[in-house]
Amino acid sequence: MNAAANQNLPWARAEFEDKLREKGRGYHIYHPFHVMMYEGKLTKEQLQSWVANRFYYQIAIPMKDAAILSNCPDVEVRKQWIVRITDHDGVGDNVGGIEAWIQLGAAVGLSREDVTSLKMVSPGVRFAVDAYINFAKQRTWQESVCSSLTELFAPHIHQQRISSWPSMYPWIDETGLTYFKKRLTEARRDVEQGLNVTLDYFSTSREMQLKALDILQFKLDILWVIADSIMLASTDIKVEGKDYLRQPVIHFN
Ligand code: AHQ
Repeated sequence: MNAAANQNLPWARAEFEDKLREKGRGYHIYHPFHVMMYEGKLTKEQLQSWVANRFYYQIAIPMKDAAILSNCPDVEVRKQWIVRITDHDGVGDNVGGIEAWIQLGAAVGLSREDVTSLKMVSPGVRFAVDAYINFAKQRTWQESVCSSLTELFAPHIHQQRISSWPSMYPWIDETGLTYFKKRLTEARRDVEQGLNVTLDYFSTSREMQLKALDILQFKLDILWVIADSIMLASTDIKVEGKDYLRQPVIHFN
């Protein structure tokens, strides 16, 4: 078969999965803010800003997943996907991820109100997270499932925090790591389903496979912009020796 014809055939399943995993090169673990975090170079204020800003992403996850469920007519898919909501909201006596994140806030010196009031959330983080929720509301459930595949790379970044924070940030109480330990297993379980849905649904043509790669890039960009916004909001800016005060975050809701 000539090369041109081959260009239009879909990749084999294993090759398509490799292409999805190759996108990991753009994962936010390589963002300077997360590299500085891993290297122990963040100040207490920068870590507090990261926790407070990322809370807006954490409380968005159940709403994003509920949007996916609302678009999905497949009972078997919904029965598996719904655990993502209870993992974050909690169920019965089980503390959910949102409460665990508030505990992370306390471990880095933030009050419950500092975190839950969202007063420290920067405009860029709000816009990026809202874009993710709106994507899940407006696109097909399969496209939204595909966008969750950044979690292919998440166990690595959770493990990094679990391994490095105790030595790099000894002032942070170990209870603050509960969320990351929880996600290690949850992310591995979740991404199994997400990957199978994506490999099945987008393998009908090369064009669809390329669309899946673009959707994953969209979500990688969301995580990257969240880190950009937090870095800008939590770093003193000096231009030619002159201090520029960070934009105060004022919200009226
Ligand atoms: O804590 C995270 C989480 O619950 C999720 C759900 C998933 C999704 O549905 O998009 N993505 C995700 C992520 C979480 N934590 C991020 C981090 O760096 O702590 C990573 C992020 C992801 O990789 O998408």
